[in-house]
Amino acid sequence: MRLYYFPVAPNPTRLRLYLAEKAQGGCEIALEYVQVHLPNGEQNSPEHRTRNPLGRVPVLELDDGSYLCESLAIIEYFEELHPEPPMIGRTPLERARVRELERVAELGVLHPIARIVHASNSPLGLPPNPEVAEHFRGVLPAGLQLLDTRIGDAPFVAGEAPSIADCTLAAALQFGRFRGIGIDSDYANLARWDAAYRERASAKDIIVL
Ligand SMILES: N[C@@H](CCC(=O)N[C@@H](CS)C(=O)NCC(=O)O)C(=O)O
Repeated sequence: MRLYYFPVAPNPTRLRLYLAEKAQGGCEIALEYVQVHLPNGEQNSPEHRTRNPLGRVPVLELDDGSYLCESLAIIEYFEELHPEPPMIGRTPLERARVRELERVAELGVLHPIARIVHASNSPLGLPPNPEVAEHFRGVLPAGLQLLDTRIGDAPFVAGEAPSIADCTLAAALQFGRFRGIGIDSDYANLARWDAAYRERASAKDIIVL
């Protein structure tokens, strides 16, 4: 299997973090990694559009030559194939909690950060849109505050073990740092979690900013 990705781009990054967490937990998923250079527009080449007509990464190429897109669908596919160590909890309630927090990390943090970045200083060269950037600067604090409260003094976003919620949040915060969007001291739990998560062996080669 082959994984098409680009470093720091948040959606492939959360998938790579997931794979690194599985490996750290003893489940090595063998993949060939292929970079699609987003700032050069390689995602829009006819070759990549065959893999994903929307021109995005990540894309997983399966051994039969077919393609699977959407980072969460790919994660869920691997998780069903390799349930250990669990990255979406064990019990129905744990699994719901992880998914709840992962959705908050994506919709409440990753999405606003991505909109601010692309509306103010887009690495893809998109035109600036100050109104959109301002709007999402106003949206972001609610997601950060909610996660700060929910993390509390726990080691991971969903409690005692790493989960896909950590992967999405770490990928989102790195993409923010890439364009100077940090988390301020109002979010002490989040800042502590972020510093600790970046020290994990699984994160070291992937969270580079
Ligand atoms: N919902 C998709 C989003 C994929 C996505 O937007 N990927 C970005 C990188 S984070 C991309 O490839 N952007 C290139 C472009 O829009 O031209 C997923 O979760 O995989």
